[in-house]
Amino acid sequence: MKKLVLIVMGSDSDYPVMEKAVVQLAEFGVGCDVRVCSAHRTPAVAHELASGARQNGYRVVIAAAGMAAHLAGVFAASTTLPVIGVPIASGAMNGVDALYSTVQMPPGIPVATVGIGGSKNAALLAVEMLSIADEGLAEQLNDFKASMAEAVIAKDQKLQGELPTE
Ligand code: RP5
Repeated sequence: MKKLVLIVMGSDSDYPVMEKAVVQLAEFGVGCDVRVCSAHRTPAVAHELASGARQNGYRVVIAAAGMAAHLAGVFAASTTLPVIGVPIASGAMNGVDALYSTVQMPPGIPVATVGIGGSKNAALLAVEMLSIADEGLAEQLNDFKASMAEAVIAKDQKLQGELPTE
């Protein structure tokens, strides 16, 4: 499987959240590499990974970090690949700090930020980006949306059958 997505995390403690992205990508047959590197603790590694990402065959970067979460921004500064940021809930502010740190990028350096802990959506957004040039992924996304809709309709029908009648 060609690894088109690079997932980076500020710490291995972020992996329980990011594992959902790995699983979601795998469900679409999209391969990924997962690396721990920190904007603050290993800035040289982060820069090296980011600046070589396109040349190494990746097409999308997903960057997850908690607290003063600068990892996605640091990656976006050093690659022209799209970077999706995942704020992780950790520390005293429970992810609000990471959300603001990830989403409030200066003009010129975009980071497509998902919600706090939104690793599944990060993976789906990555698949949508890849589907621009991959008709097979586009079809899989259509099927995915259709099955979600079916599940919601089934829940509604189940609920209607359970509500008290007057
Ligand atoms: C951030 O600090 C990491 O992304 C993690 O969310 C948080 C705590 O890191 P550890 O102390 O668990 O390594 O840099």
